[in-house]
Amino acid sequence: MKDPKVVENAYRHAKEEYASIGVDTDAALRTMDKVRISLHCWQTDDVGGFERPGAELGGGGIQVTGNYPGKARSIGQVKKDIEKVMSLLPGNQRLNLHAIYGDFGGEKVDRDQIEVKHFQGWIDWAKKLGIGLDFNPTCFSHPYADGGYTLASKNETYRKFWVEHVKRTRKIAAEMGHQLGTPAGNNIWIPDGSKDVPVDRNGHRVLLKKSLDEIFQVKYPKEHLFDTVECKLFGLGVEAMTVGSHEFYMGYAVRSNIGLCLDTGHFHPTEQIGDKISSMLPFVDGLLLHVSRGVRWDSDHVVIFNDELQLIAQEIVRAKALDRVRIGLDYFDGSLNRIGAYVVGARAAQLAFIFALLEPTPKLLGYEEAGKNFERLAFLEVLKTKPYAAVYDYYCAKNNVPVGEDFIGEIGKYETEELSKR
Ligand code: RNT
Ligand code: ZN
Repeated sequence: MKDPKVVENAYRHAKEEYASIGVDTDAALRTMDKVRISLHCWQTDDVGGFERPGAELGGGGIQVTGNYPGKARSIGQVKKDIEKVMSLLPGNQRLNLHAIYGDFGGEKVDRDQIEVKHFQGWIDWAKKLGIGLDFNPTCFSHPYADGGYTLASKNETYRKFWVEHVKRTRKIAAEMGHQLGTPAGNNIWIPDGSKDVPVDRNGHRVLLKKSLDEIFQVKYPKEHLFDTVECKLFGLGVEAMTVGSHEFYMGYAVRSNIGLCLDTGHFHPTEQIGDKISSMLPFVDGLLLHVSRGVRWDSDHVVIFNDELQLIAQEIVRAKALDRVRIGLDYFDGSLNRIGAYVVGARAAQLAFIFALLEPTPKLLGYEEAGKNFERLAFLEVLKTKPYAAVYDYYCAKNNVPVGEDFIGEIGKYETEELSKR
């Protein structure tokens, strides 16, 4: 275990060094408490859910690879895993549930039949932990999604079925927000699209708009529910056209006054969602970010502390938009310890926020506005060598969670005592 004295001394030095460039580390740490990352429940069990025993992710243009032992096989195990993850993270988090994670008590409850009662156990658990919940309709891993279209389906039976499903998720999410006293996000992502060049792009987009209009007819108080729609460029087996493209949902969100979800892995590889934050904020109430990492064809690798993540945090902090941009993780990797995957990704995201909060923005702005581009570039580079990690370590210590690499051993213990026995 890290010696608390060493952590404190390092923090003292860091505090002095940052003070010399006009940055208050204590203030940065106070703001950190407002950074609430929503942990996606689906990394615990490779997006399987609990509709029936042994349920697995099927289609939808997303895929989990790897069969590392320890996958959660019950709601109890998901809760246990998430509690473990939260015990290894400083600050407070939220939990993001998908509709297939309801407590169906062994009964067959189809997606157009789900009710609040199937999620009451989650709400009670969240209340006990003092955390908020977020929610998602599950428009994949279902026979009615096998044709490749859900809300944009030309089969009216299927389309109506999915409209009913999404309507119900909004009702459930609003109730989560109501009971927990913090608005629950309900994010609509659908896999609809075509592997090869389609002829009727327009027809499917007209249908998607119609479905969304039906879904959003019901209004809920903002204090209970925050609706978002998530765009995507392409998915596995959906390479030629995605109905819910960026322009489609951007238009829909702006026109209908709902939130937009930007997922890191859903754009052309050289596009960065960090750049899209200030482009969208003037036009929408709020944004949801799905923080992920694209690698070649995959959009869902474990998040690491890379340039893209840094830009996301910097842009939110610089725009003073922490209260308008909700941050969720969205990745799934079955090839490594799943608890480890959460902790690495969530810590990377937190570190990016610490890094951004420790930026002497006025100084950089001074250079920028004076046309001193070399000085701006140089200072941005120098900031990468400042002791922001010592500030994060101290934040961990203050929150009584493992500091630095100490969480690796903790996860090893959990693997021996819990995961390896599953
Ligand atoms: C898929 C989207 C979507 C899903 C989750 C499971 O490409 O990113 O957010 O990852 O709903
Ligand atoms: Zn996503």
